[in-house]
Amino acid sequence: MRKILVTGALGQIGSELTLELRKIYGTDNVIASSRRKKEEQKEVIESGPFEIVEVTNAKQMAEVVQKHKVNTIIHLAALLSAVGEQKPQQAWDINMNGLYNVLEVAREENCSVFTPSSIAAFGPSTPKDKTPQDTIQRPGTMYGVTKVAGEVLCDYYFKKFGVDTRGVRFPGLISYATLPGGGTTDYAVHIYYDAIKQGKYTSFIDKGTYMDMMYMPDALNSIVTLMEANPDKLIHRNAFNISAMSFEPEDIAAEIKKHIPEFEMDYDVDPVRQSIAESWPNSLDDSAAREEWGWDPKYDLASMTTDMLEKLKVKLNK
Ligand code: AKB
Repeated sequence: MRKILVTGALGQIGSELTLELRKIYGTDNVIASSRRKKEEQKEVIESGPFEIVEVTNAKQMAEVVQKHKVNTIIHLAALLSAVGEQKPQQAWDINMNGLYNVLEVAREENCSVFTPSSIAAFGPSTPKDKTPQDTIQRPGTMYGVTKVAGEVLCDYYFKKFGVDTRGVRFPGLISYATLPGGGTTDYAVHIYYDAIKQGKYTSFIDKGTYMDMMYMPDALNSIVTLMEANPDKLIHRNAFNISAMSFEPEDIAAEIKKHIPEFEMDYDVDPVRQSIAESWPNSLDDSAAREEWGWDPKYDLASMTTDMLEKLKVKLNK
């Protein structure tokens, strides 16, 4: 039976993943953790075990793993791309030292580890369209540097110590439950909130900038499916390209207009996030994930937009 510790459990992915894992593996078998409690995440904190864990504190993490007899760590705590450019030293500290502590405790306590990489692990010299699984990785952001280093470190812990490490390169993730914090792809979440609240949105990403994206239910499913996949079939353990759709701001605006005809969008491009977006792929080739563990996303831009707008209207009382 899995006993799972989720780090970053109150963040955009963690808050939904924790509740989903509790449904699958049982409430008491999923320990949510975060560096601090957040009032708005009461459900995650109160629906099962919760621990304060600062991922840079190795001792604290080891104590929690031992206390709950954890055998699987889903390590989500990280700073994202845009905030990582504002605080590069802190991004290195949290993303790299946090992952190192997770891998060390996993080695000592015999745990499996899932940790996400990102499209940010690619850079301007990477082929932009249908970006291959194995290709040039020279990212231009601190977040991207920590993601490439993390992929390689996870490979090392598997080969050297036999730690069962697994991971995917997530694209931008879109969800209605918890807002993302400090990413470049966040515009594709904010646009839905503003469309419902104000009927208009000012995009900080420019027209014509394509990035890979995914709806949260597919992202959650990718984590569970990869963790349960037959290890004999996994060639690329730690950094599977996965994607569900690729679009630019005009595409998502056009899709929203089908539901809210008066919706309007204009642009006030943020040069930092725009240059990050331009350094990332337009679209990933995710055939390795499809072949090695059956990756098969369910949502495209149209079905995601229908669901997002429906759920957000309820959430925002509109
Ligand atoms: C970000 O924009 O930083 C993240 C990511 C693509 O990893 N959403």
